[in-house]
Amino acid sequence: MNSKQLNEVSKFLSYVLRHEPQSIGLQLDMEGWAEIDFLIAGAAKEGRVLNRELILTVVSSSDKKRFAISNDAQYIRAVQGHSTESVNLQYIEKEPPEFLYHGTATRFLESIQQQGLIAGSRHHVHLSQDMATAVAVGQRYGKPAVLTVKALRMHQQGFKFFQAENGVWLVKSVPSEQLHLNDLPLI
Ligand code: HQG
Repeated sequence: MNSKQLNEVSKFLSYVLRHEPQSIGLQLDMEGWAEIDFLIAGAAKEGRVLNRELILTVVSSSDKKRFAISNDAQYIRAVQGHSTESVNLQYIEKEPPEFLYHGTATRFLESIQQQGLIAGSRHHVHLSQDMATAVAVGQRYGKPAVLTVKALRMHQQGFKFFQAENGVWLVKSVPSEQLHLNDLPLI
């Protein structure tokens, strides 16, 4: 299986494990876990051929470590990025570093300046610890812009921060006064 095919399966797993499990009749528990056998069976009904080995390959090769397998190897979940209301992952609260970064597109900046960062359809706003990741995230939607979030100060003011297993930082929202627009590094 080549990397393009693996990427395509990864996108499908993201879709059903984060957003639309019901599209293949899949049930997720509150922590986002799905039984791998049910996932394979549900996908098959939609004409998508998966098997355990392929799923494990996608999980282990995921650049962002998007998915996790349970200790008994029977269940899979996305570790962050959900929009489905059927899931409510109990992330552990954590004190953030002084600054975190959010990658966005320049065309969203005016609205962000007015409203701050909002989670939109996902459960959280996603932040990263390094600027390079934020640039890559922003590029998905157009000309990238990187916002620095005064994370530690927000935390001290009572905002709850969480870190998913794959290192992505999560917060419910970021008021615009906690944001600072960066010049992009010349990379
Ligand atoms: C923007 C990928 C206007 C926000 C990435 C973003 C990430 C606003 C978009 C993960 C706004 C939401 C999440 C406001 C926020 N007005 N636009 N007030 N507040 N926005 O995809 O953070 O590859 O839901 O800046 O790497 O881009 O899928 O969030 O541009 O970690 O694993 O609204 O998805 O990971 O877009 O990306 P998204 P995101 P995966």
